[in-house]
Amino acid sequence: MGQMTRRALLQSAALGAMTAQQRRQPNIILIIADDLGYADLGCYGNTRIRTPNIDRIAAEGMRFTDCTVSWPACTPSRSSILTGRYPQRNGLYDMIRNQEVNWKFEFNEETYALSPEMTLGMDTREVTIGQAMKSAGYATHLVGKWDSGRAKRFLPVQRGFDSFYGFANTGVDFYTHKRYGVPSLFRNNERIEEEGHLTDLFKREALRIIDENRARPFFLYLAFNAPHIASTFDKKARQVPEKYERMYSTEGAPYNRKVEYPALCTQMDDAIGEVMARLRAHGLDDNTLVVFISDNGGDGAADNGPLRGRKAQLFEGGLRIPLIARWPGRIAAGRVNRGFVTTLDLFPTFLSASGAPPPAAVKLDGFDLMPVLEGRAQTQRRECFYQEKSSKAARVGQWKWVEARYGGGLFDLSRDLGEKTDLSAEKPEVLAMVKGAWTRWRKEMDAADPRGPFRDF
Ligand SMILES: [Ca+2]
Repeated sequence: MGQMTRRALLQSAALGAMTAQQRRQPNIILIIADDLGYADLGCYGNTRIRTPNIDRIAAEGMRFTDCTVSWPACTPSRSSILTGRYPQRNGLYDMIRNQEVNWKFEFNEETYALSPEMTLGMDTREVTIGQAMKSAGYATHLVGKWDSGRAKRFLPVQRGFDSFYGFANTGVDFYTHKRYGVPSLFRNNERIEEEGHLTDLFKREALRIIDENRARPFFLYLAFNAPHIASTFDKKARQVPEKYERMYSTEGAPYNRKVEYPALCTQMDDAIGEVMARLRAHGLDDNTLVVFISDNGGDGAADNGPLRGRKAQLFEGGLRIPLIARWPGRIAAGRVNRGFVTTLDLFPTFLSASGAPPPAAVKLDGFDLMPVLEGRAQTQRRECFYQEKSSKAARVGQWKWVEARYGGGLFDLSRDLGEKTDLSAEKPEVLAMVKGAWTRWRKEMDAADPRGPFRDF
């Protein structure tokens, strides 16, 4: 056989394989809960909150015990999921949140228009996971909480998503869909008003998207704002349907956060159960990668289990979250993985699962988890670095260093998951190694501004 013929045959075989692979491109659904604690799911040991549908996803897939987010609260955590980059690299390294809400300032359209929530947003030169999936031929849809900029230029349909249904700021009232007085529910670029609890509305939209896209590969970013406390001044206003409240209220007890929180979790779990049922009904569930995470650790009524600290802190209670992935045939059922991974790893994992090319000249901060999910390899991640204002933390292997206004120290997570015993004095060489790694990372982040592929000097 001549060289040319052989090469032509190989090329033809490769093209054939690629076409077959493309035909089998999986659907990908990323489900994000808001402020769900590390131990709030049955599959993570909770015995009070009923989450049978999420537990079933874990039973049919892989559950991780050592996954952290990149930032301990909403906006930057989500920006790094959307870009696959550290918040400090993509430029969205603090909350997009008006300080006025702290002293109960109620906005109108005019005052809101002048507020940081209308002027801040993710750098529009960043490449989102929506854009990346679109480049691989996916239909891309975003339902729920965007939290990466509320002005039109920042909204999902300008940022790689075919459609958007939800809200763009960091929190709203579940029933009025207002953010401190301002109507905040969108369909695509238009604000809309309709009746209903947001968890139900997001479920309705997710089911519609599955129905409408059942014949083509789709990427659905489904970001509930449950079980986050509602962004409303009326703290007595009911924020969950009575049906769910009744599951947790004790006889005669008033409606309160201790009832609202688990009720919001179970309502979300029911919605997720319907999403999974719809995938099955269309025969899609075997070829759909479903990933479930929380955007940061739990707060208030949440349960972070053995972890120290809470949302907004750099102890594990603020950073470590449930991560569950299900893809029958590719991920074996009932696996528990104890390797260190982060939500920065989702972007490259979705590229790998879909065959999407990495965005050109963009530095990603994560690893492809497909070999881990398929049980072919251990996690590649050894380190991760964190900064929230003046609070700093680093993870290198089993070692965790925290230096924050609320406490700190050097901890050995392999023996001390609760970050109770400060080993700084006992192990100065380890402390120097971990702090040195953090300082190198900080210099790299500083050098990345202007960022990534956009620098022109
Ligand atoms: Ca959150």
